[in-house]
Amino acid sequence: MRYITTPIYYVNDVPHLGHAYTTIIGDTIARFYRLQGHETKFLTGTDEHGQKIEQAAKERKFTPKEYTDKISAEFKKLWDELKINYDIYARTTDEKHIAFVQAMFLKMWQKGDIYKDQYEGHYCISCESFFTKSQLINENCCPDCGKITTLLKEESYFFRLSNYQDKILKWYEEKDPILPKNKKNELINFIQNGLKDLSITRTSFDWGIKLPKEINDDKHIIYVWLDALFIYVSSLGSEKEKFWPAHIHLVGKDILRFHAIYWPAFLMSVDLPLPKFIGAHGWWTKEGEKMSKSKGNVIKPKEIADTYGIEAFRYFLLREVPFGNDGDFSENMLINRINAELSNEFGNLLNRIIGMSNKYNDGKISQNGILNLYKNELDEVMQYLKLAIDFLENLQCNRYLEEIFKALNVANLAISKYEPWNLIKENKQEQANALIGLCANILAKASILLSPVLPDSCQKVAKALDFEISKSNYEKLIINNELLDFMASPCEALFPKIEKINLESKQEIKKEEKAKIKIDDFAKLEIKVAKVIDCQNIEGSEKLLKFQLEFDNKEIRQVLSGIAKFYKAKDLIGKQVCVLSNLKKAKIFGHESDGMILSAKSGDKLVLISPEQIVENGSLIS
Ligand code: ME8
Repeated sequence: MRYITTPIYYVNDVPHLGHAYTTIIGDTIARFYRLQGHETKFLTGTDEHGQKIEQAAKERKFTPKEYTDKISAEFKKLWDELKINYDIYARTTDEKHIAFVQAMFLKMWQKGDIYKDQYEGHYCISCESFFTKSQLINENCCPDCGKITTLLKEESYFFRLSNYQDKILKWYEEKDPILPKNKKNELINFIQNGLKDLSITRTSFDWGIKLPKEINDDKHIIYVWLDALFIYVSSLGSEKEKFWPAHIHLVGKDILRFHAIYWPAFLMSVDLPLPKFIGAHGWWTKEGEKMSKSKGNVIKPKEIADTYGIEAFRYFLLREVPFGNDGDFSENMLINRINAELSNEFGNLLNRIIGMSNKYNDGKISQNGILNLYKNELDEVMQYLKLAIDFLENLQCNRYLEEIFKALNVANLAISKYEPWNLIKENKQEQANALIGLCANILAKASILLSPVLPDSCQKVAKALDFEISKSNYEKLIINNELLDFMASPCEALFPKIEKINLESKQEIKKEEKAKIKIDDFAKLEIKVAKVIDCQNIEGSEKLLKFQLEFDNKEIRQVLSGIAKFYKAKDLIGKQVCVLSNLKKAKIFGHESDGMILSAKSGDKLVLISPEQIVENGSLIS
């Protein structure tokens, strides 16, 4: 039995590359276990309660429920478009989950692991996380995301996390559950600094799960992380006994602490077994910068998949960075990997095999002679493939793919080295046929192992060579090192080479095609009110003014605007302006500009657009 989970994603924003990365790793691992014949469940879903979601809904003038339904559906749609084979799509607003969380809270309470007290400290709404003053950075900012925290002073129920300190450390030592293994030390240090009891209820907003009625305290709602983590168990319903504990919880490094410290403590408190592994991957950046909506550099998975294909996208994400490391997204690297690896080493090998077998043998491919003539090559391939499996068991997807491609390279090199066309000329028919048999067997073995990453392409290989990607062939070809005969038939190129297509230029073309936009297109624009904190002329430019603008949470951004002919810099300080705030960052005249100030042009006149009354900085314009 294997149960694999992704985090359930917050619905405060639409899905981006980072979410797709975790989900694609999870999908790959789940497919790999299914291939091996394990009964497997793969969970993904959405995390829908908490202050952050309540705020996001309010800003967009939806009720929390309307808003969560909408964004949760967008995540689900994306996973369907990316052909993610999930078994459970879990939502924390499901009644079944709500009742389960309340039951678990009651169990902890009855056990004496929960007590009521007063909470005083700092809260980061973005991370939905509590901090003490000494943990904050830059005065009052969150040490994890850098955003400003809120000072909280409210009555709260607490979980006796401190009681579990030693038990968690013992679990790490005995079971070694953290992947990659080097992440364990950071957690041990954190725990050894002392675990404080955790505030697990809030009273200052409504959008969450109420306490169990047995506790009879209507003011409180349950802390969003306690609520969210229990989704992994609640979603199994009647299959809990069968699939729990999870085999792997996949998470980004940002939320390892919640999964490797809070979660095992909660589980121990309610007497449930602990997960086998928690795998924490690194972060994707774009040109070295954290992706964020306000920076306008968010990469949309669907756009990449539409431009380069779902499978090339999956391959790139898994191949490009070692599990646990951060990675930088580059379209050039993606194109290089498609051309050099997927097209040259993989797709092209299939074409060569089909071409040669049809030319010399009407498509028939036999295993005869392989063991006599090419045993060394076969042994080398099997070594790579066995190693690949070990790597994937440890979530090292990049090494997994690397080993499989080494195996494919053995086949490609054998063709160049033995030149079957010359063997035929020299009447060495048997050697030529055995060589084609060798290559077809290598390709079949590699395709079986590649199928969790490239399911559709590997199906095409299987169809073209007439074999099945199945558990029984996994056992025959990979575990027992057997060989097969094949019958080759024509097949379109798996990964045609691509010229550099630029995502941006593609989007430009799309834009031009549409004269009228839909309301959804308008919703892509984020226009906010901001206050001018500072405004200066730019030396050497008659047109440009350089603004420092204040948005919500006191976020300050620099924006350039070509209005120097119409306004004096110092007259604008203190005014509120309207800004297109999710525009891609640009450099203008050597100065960074992060947004666009809106103005209206009438003949030769130009006027800034301002709200009719003073509103909070960062207010959304819709
Ligand atoms: O944390 N690079 O949800 P979330 C790589 N609801 N992965 C990234 C990423 C990036 N730039 N950005 C996000 C939550 N991720 C909670 C989880 S689980 C019980 C509750 C991925 O929407 C990564 O997996 O903030 C990260 O852990 C997750 O998205 C956070 O998603």
